[in-house]
Amino acid sequence: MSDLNSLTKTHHKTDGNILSNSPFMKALRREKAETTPIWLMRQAGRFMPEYREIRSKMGFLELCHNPQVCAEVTCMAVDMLNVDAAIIFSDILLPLQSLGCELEFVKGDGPVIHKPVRNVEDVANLLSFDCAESLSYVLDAIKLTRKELPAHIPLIGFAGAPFTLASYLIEGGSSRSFEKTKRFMYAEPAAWHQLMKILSKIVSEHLTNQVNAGAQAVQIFDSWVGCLSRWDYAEYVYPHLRETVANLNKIAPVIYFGTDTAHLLSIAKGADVDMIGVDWRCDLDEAWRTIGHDKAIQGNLDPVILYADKQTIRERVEQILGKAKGRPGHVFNLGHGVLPQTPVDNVKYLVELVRELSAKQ
Ligand code: 1CP
Repeated sequence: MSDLNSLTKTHHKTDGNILSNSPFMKALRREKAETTPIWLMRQAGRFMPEYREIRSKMGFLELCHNPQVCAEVTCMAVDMLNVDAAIIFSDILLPLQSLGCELEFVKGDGPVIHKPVRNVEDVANLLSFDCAESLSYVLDAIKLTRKELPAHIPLIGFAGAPFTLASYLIEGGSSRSFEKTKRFMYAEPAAWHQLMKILSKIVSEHLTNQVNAGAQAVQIFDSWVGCLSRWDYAEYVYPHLRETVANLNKIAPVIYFGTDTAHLLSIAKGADVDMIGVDWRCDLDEAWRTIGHDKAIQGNLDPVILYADKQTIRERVEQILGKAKGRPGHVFNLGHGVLPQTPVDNVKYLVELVRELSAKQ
């Protein structure tokens, strides 16, 4: 594990021009790039033996609170996989700790929120906090990572979207059906909107701080919003997403990502984001038409394809690049995060393949 000294030794100077001309930043502006840029959600994670080694020595939250190790893990993924962008090693649930809901990651069970939000009173009792102060360890990780990353690799900051954060707060952890979340939404609409406003403010502040600390772009993860009908999305979620994005004041390009959201894209496109991330359940060209070609698109290989043989991976990559048709503004990614059992070799193969095939387009 590197200490602060060894980090400063390898430190790279940040050059705005080189970063701005990188394939990833160009794609965000829908400018033609030499190759289709690729990065992968959860590119630093459990599929990597080096990550598992680090995690055998420290808990997940402990890791997230340690800027040096976060920087190391972030850069390790870029080094190993040769991807076009880095994403800061952190988690969408960390701001919930600051709200006083007692977050814990239980081995095998995922996140547990010991004081979930179940009524109007619980919303009123959430702690108010200063984002920059309370999440300063994330900002320190970004500053260190920016110094350590190669000068041409953009760094992505991120946060959970208000809906996805609210779902963890209300369910008390992960969920399949989001029954408690929806019940709360219908039974207590005023408290719901109040909660979404609190979360929206935290998200836009945290993202702004990450850009000021050195991130070149930000992604808003609305991983579970696909569980909603169009009507509920328009009524209970979309106005807060719009507000969140508007409060970023165009400080940096914004990516909005969700899974199972084909039915919501025609609404979500109204938020002033630069790029929308889609999963594998939809056709990339159809999704792009719905979003509009005045926005960039990210996706959308099924993460499970990376368990298949190289020929199958190749066919699916060709399909997706075929649907993008070389149109500027496509960032290749998985439709969701890299799964823990994924062979590292296949991930490396995917990155090289996207570069090789898209260079010919
Ligand atoms: O080591 C471990 O066991 C922890 C596994 C892990 C990791 C590697 C968690 C716990 N979070 C992370 C890192 C993480 N989380 C990143 C790092 C950057 C990268 O992509 O490489 C990012 C972007 C996230 C974002 C995140 N956390 C999301 C949105 C993306 C997604 O997967 O939909 C969500 C929903 C979470 C919550 C979360 N964090 C971790 C778990 C087990 C969960 C719960 C997921 C669930 O409810 O199923």
